Amino acid sequence: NRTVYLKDYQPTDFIIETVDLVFDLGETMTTVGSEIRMRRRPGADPSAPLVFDGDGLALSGLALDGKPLLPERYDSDADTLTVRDLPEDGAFTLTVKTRINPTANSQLLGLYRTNGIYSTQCEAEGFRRITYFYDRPDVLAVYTVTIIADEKTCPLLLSNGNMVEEQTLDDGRHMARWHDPFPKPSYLFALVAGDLAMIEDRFTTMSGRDVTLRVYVEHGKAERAGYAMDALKRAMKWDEERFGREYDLDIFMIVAVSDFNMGAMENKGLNIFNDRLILADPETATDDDYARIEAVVAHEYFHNWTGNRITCRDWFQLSLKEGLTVYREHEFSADQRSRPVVRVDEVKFLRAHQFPEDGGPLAHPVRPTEYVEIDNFYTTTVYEKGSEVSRMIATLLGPDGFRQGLDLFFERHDGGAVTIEDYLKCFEEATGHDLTHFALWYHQAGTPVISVASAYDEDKRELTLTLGQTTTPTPGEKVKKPLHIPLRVGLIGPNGDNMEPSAITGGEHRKDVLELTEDEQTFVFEGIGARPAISVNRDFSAPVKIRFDQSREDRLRIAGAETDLVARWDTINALALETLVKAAGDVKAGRSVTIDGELGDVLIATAEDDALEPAFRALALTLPSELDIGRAIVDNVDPDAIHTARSAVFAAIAQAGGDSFARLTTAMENPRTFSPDAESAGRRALTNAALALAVAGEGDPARANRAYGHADNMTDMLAAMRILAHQFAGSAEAEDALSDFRRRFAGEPLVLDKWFSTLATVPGAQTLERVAALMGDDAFDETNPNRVRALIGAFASSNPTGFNRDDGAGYNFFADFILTSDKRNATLTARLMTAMRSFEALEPTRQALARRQIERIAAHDDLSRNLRDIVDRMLK
Ligand code: HT7
Ligand code: ZN
Repeated sequence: NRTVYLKDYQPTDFIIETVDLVFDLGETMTTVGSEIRMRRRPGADPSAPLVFDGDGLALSGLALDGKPLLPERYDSDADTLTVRDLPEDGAFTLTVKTRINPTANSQLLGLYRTNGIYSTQCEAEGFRRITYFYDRPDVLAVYTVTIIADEKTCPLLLSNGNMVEEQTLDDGRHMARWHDPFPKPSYLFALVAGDLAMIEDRFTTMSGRDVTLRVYVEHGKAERAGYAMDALKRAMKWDEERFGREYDLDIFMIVAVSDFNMGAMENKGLNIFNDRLILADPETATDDDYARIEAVVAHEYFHNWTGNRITCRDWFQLSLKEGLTVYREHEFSADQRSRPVVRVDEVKFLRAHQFPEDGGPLAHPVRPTEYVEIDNFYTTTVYEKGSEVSRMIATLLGPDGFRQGLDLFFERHDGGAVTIEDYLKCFEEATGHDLTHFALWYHQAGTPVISVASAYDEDKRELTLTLGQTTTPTPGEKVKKPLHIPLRVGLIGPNGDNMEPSAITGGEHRKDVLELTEDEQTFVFEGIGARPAISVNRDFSAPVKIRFDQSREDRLRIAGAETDLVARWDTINALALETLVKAAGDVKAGRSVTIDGELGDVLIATAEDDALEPAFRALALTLPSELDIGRAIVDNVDPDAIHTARSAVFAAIAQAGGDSFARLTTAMENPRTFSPDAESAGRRALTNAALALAVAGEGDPARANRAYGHADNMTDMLAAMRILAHQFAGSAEAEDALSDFRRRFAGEPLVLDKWFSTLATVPGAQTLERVAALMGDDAFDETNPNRVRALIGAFASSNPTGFNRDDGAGYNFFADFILTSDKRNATLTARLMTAMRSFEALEPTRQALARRQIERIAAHDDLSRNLRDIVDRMLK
């Protein structure tokens, strides 16, 4: 297996100016003509051959300046095209012809045809499955694309940029030509052809330019595209107001397809989306779906500047576009919705996905230095931790400093393919801050642990805070250095008020943000009249773990009075987690589970506090999941003990707050007509969190059954069905609701995904048999990534008791699936496989059974590069 190293980066020997592509689309045979105008790079070796990338290609024609090339001038195989004796200087045109089969392309990378639609996915290295090219992000060219296809089956012919010509041809065929004036790398190329419905709108940019907006979806689904269109217009406006970024083409198109490996793709002017991130109406989409659609539509749109106008020099710089764009997306969501609730969701996601990645065998820095398969580096570390790193820059420089740095970045690098160093330099030059030490966040893997110790001196009116930092070793990186960490700290007085120190000494700080730079530092807060409760890492200012042996009294004060709602939630959550971890220990040791009344009191008081927004109250009422508890236990994890413990704690809280929870299930008024706005969604979230507890307290599914029957939107219906299926598994009520749902949504694959996932995550050993049987369901299609993720992905990654059966049958089943799936779709399969990355945290018996199955997979010598890379790193 090849390994690619950052240190080996070299610019290409040739520069490409323009690319003219002609696609003659056929279901099993598409011909691709590529006319490339290029020249040798000044200073490059005058005898160097041209070496283009390919992947599974066959060359069907090659010419230089219109003349066929003699065989001795070139070599070609499936993966490479090498051309020798090219002009030393001056431009020339190379014509390359290939033939490809889009119907046989089950990898969904390159050009593929499913459900009658031709579409492309070129990031990261899919363009080389279409034609031989310099398939790398630092080769930017101007593209003109001609598409020829049957007019009846493909009335729609789309590519990047603006349409410049359309013509009807003989034999029922037609053609369209598109020209994209913005130089771009091949990974941003896109083509879509087929028969789709469309909605259209317009947007006037800040400088008064009129832009046509179109969203294409399957016929019959156009009414479900309205929310995505609305989100797009809000994103366009927001990017102008917040970052001064204006859209640059005359048209912006989104196409929703049902077979897609990831969420969406930011191709220039022609974003292609997984349809689950576009289609929404109240009957089929939940509030979470609406929020995700808004976020991803914005994310892909924001890439137009962060990713497309300025792109990455090489794939090691992936976080330059992804981390920054996630940060922009997060800020957009915070402005559209409730800032603290959005932030809490981000923190939960980071802890559930990125922290385990950073603490396991697949840990890597935000900017890796080597990879075997780049597809495997579209990770939560590159995306979400990368976003946190940009957020920390904003915290250290302040909002104005961050904006000045970003303005300089856009001005200086527009049209370029750049590095993370180039990005950081802009902030340094715009603000005068030195980010040399801070840059280590990009290069060092692992989650720092901050230890906090405090001492209060009443006579001196001083609070002393001693902060230490350590990062545990990660694969290939034994010694860790201290990072530059911005830690926002709040002091809460005895009456619950915020206390303002007269001065802070002992180290750099920006208002309430302490700048940690060493292994250990002591900060002194002066002018503190009473011993405060200390709230550390407000707003989750740094992606770190906090170790603070704080008194229960102080934590209860924070849980009840902290004005920073992120820190308040964090403390409530930590109190719950502590109880749950202790309960799991009790179960494991054969003791009975006891819970102190205080936790119930805090949760009930928060849920009932009308001064707080319902969405926040719902968050407080949602106990940490079994997976959260397992992660907090760290090692020797027994999923069955965790399940028993969590159920007991849940039941005890449900008993304690029975009346409150029952009342809350009807207390939240929602307007008669459904609205997906964040406030209404928050009310639904609180109602449904209370419903889960109310029925647990009652020990009777009746209330959930009624809720299922009355539900007039997917959020409420799914919540009720999940409660029945998970808390009353096997009951007649649960089975009735599940079969009603299956019947009602028989023609709605995206809704059936929710049904598959609900069933796949029913706790307990018996779920494996059901999952295996569901693979035979008419609606299950193993070639569709959404279906596979909904059933197999949900089972492996979100059903700790079912998947980790103590006889190892879950692992065995999963390994069998992985081995067949790998042949079909390597990108998807390798991502599924990461569900087992934390197997070493399991108790010894399960750990051995899991390892055996991973080793069984690894023993196959015909694995895809994607899967080979993941299993090898997991077993290292
Ligand atoms: N930039 C896009 C990444 C992506 C992708 C990567 C590998 C294989 C398939 C893929 N589909 C989309 C998505 C984004 O982050 O915006
Ligand atoms: Zn992205």
